[in-house]
Amino acid sequence: ASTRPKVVVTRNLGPETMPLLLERDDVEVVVWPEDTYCDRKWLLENVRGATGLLVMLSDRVDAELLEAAGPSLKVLSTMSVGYEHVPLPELAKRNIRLGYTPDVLTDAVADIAIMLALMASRNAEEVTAVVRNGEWPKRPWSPFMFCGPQLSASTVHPQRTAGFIGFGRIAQATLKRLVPFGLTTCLYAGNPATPADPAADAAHARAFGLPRVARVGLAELAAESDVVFVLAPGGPATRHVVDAAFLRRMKSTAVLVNAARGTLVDTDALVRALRERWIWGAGLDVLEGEPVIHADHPLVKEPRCTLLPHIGSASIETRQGMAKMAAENLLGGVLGHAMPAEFTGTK
Ligand code: 8YV
Repeated sequence: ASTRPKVVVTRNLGPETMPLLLERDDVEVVVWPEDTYCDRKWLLENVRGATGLLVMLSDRVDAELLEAAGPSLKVLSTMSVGYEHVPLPELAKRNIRLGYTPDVLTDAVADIAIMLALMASRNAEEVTAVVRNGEWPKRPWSPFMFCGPQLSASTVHPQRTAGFIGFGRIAQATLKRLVPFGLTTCLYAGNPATPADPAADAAHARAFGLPRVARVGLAELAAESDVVFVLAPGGPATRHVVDAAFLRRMKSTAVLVNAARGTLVDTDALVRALRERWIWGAGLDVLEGEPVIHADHPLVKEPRCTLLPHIGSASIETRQGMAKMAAENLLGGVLGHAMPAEFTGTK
């Protein structure tokens, strides 16, 4: 039997990263051999006696899996910045270190948030369908056809306000991209557990070169924003923060962007908000119930909704960076070294 520590990896991490693991002679690497979701039964069997386990957001990590691994398990590495699929108390109980992939994906997700804001406000779904369906030549042109609200400031609307639910790394990278659009105000709803800090808000305003950055309540944020970005962690604490009451308070010309987790938005309320035109449109990279979204889901056919299959971090560069970071976290933990990104708190 091998005396090398065993690591189990639930997905092929690609030709740039796999050699980092496979070409080592100080670890034994077991990789889920298919290009599909890792089979639970396979995982329960193969994880036995492992020192390290590298998982995806879609893999369920629970007490049963940790029990199956046994006391040899020292490190869990997830190829995601989100960790709601990981039972933190169970890990703490067993002294298992957790690695994740913050920072490396911040810019890619912020890019997608801006793309969704532009697509939602300028009616991307509706107008590309016109071209795809051969309708364009049949539409007599008129000055206001296809028009939607402008995300950037204009002579007509020199004031533009963006609202952020969650104001962490990804939200701030999104804000940075909006500044050259002529944004005038940034409102954000922070973690209710941390107190408001006007001095920090003033420092943010200076740092971003904005007239105003302010932490406000959800009601004010909904009512004042021209675009609302949902960029907070998932989990029970943030479930349905965007509900019917929130959506009803939004401007009818405002758009909602969610590039965080589907659970933060009440889907039924959003369907009503779009159909009844409480808001202008929505741009979603995530949806409750994903990836099991059927073609007859009300938002799939909704012309004022752009729906993406959770591709926020899916640039080639970022996914390679995440894979490498996840592999290095795994190795660092298994060999008792520092991990490039070890999760140590609640941030
Ligand atoms: C996905 C994400 O995990 O990192 C996260 O938390 O939501 C995304 O990057 C992606 O599917 C990579 O695993």
